[in-house]
Amino acid sequence: MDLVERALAGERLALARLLTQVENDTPAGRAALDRLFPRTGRAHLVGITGAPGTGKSSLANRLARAFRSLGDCSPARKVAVLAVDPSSPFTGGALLGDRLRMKDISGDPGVFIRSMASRGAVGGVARATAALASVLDAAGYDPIFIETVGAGQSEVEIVRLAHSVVVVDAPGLGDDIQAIKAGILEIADILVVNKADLPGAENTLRALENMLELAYPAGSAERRRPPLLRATATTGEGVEEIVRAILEHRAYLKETGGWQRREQDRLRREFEALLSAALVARWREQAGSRAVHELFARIASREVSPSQAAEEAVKKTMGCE
Ligand SMILES: Nc1nc2c(ncn2[C@@H]2O[C@H](COP(=O)(O)OP(=O)(O)OP(=O)(O)O)[C@@H](O)[C@H]2O)c(=O)[nH]1
Ligand SMILES: [Mg+2]
Repeated sequence: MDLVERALAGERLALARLLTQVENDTPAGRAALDRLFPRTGRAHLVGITGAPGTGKSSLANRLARAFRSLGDCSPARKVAVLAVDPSSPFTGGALLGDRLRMKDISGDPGVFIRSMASRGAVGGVARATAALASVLDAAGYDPIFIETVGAGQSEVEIVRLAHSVVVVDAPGLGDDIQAIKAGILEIADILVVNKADLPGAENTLRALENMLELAYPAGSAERRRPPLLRATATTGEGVEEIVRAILEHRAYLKETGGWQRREQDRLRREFEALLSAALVARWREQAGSRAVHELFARIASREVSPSQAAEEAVKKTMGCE
């Protein structure tokens, strides 16, 4: 059996190695993705995002355990957690992953936890996350939780990968965090105020409730209003309700066709991104580095506009000239 077959057969070490190949975008990793693609599209991808330190990892841990013990299908579900760590020059993303890994689910063979450092370009992280999620999907993990710190563009990209997005808030965050929140509320399918045991939780709940009133005025049923839940990840309180909300959102997506729509949008975006990258690479190769330099110089000196230059390059690359 080769690595892909062993990973599909449930060998965790093989799966881990396969994920590394895919994350590093090696030729073997790319070939594996192509092979696995027909087996993907089954898993429920659940994004967990929110400001730093709100309790996303703790909740992911609780949720993974809760889904393991749902007992709604046999054999029991296999659950995965993909943690995309912020690219910190201090931790290199390793610390958070270790913290997550140390938690008590690590001994459960039905739970697979993987952390990846969010280094490199925006498109790169999002693409790598999508690729890792596909591998886990093909290997039968469902749901797959994807934890990201909701602070920037790359996180929004990663979250667009998910079918359902859980936005985690907590009391006691600074003002700069409020601005982050406004952006990620837009993408929430489920809102959770974690650390409900702390003073200030009621205020946070009320503030979010007000924001929801504004965003979803009574009587307008255009968009589904996300449920607002409270939880304490440290004790597990409220986790059952989040599980229910996730299952409800899944059912809602399946009923309304939203599941298929999200899937198609995602695959189309992935295809287009790959096509753009391939065309740029082909153009560079065909034109040669000298011509590429000259074209950039003509753009910089305002001789041609970027759009004129692009049009010219497309004509040449596509062989119309
Ligand atoms: N009091 C209280 N503390 C909590 C709760 N949930 C998490 N914490 C604590 O908050 C801290 C951060 O928790 P994490 O789960 O690492 O939060 P996170 O959002 O994953 O953090 P980053 O990944 O660094 O953004 C830890 O010390 C947790 O023990 C809770 O419900 N109540
Ligand atoms: Mg975390």
